[in-house]
Amino acid sequence: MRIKALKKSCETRQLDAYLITDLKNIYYFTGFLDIAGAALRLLVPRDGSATLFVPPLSYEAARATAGNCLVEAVPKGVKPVTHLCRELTARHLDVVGFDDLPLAQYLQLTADGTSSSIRHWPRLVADLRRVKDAQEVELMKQAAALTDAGARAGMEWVRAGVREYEVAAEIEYAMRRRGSEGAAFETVVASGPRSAHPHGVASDRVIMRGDAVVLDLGAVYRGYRSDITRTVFVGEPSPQQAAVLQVVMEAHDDAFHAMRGGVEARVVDERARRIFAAKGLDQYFIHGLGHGVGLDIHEAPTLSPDSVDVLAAGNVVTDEPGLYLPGFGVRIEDTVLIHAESGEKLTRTEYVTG
Ligand SMILES: [Mn+2]
Repeated sequence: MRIKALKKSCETRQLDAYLITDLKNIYYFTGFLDIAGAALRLLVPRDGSATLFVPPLSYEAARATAGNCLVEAVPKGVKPVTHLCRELTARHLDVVGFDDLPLAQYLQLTADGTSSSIRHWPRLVADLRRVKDAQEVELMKQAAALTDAGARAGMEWVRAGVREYEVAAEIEYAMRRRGSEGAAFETVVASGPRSAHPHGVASDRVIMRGDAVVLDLGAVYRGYRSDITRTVFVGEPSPQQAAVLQVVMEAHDDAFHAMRGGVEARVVDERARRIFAAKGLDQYFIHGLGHGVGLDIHEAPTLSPDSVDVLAAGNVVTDEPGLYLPGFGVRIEDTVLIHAESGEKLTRTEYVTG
């Protein structure tokens, strides 16, 4: 089905073929995940079978797991890009779109290597990937459940005297031992003044009483990622901390309730921004509301003031408003599946401990 959809996109854009080198895109179309990061190329002609070209070492593994395509080993001693040039010429593929190529290979392909004209059109695949099918939704639910386990572990481990990296280790261990393939991105544990930075990965800082602690983490299940953020306070929060948490939760909920198919992504972002503006705090909301999630932790669509994306059923996006004040920050994030009439939270950890 996915290959068929790609061929249809090729037809619309009058491409003879599409060339895929991004390993996640290859996994998306064939189910073959090469953790060794081998140089793989999936060539999808508009007419005819897709072919996955693999180095000899990956041949048996690819034959065993890659679906929807033929598998061919690049002959020993032949550079993959040289081989590709020959294939494009031999198959008379004149206009070829591609997702990604190292610069050196691009130059070789465009210089004297082939008669084909090649065009960088990454959106062809990105547009397919942003709408998750039923099988993908199932995997993303699993990833979200593992992510919830990590978030709960993190919230339990935050206390005075513990270092940030210890909390990060407990988060990742909790996810890993339940079946996560790793961290979806570098785990954020940002305490005290560090919580005022949106991307404070865990440091050796000792967490202290009175700290705000931002935990931003995600699990991976069969390649699919999930994303959650919770902010906890060590001890009783100050009135200012409690008030900021309250308004961030309000912005998060308001944006969530605006999420559905057909809504402009910037309008959803605007909902959160308005809540902050009403309290005179919008200058402290220094990033977009969210982003698409799937095989990549950041993918289409984007939820921000200048986004031109429109949400559609099957999108999976984050809802992550935050306020970064002098001294401390608060962010709350969930991963949300978009339906025609509503959003559905895939991550479900309670906002606060206790
Ligand atoms: Mn995120």
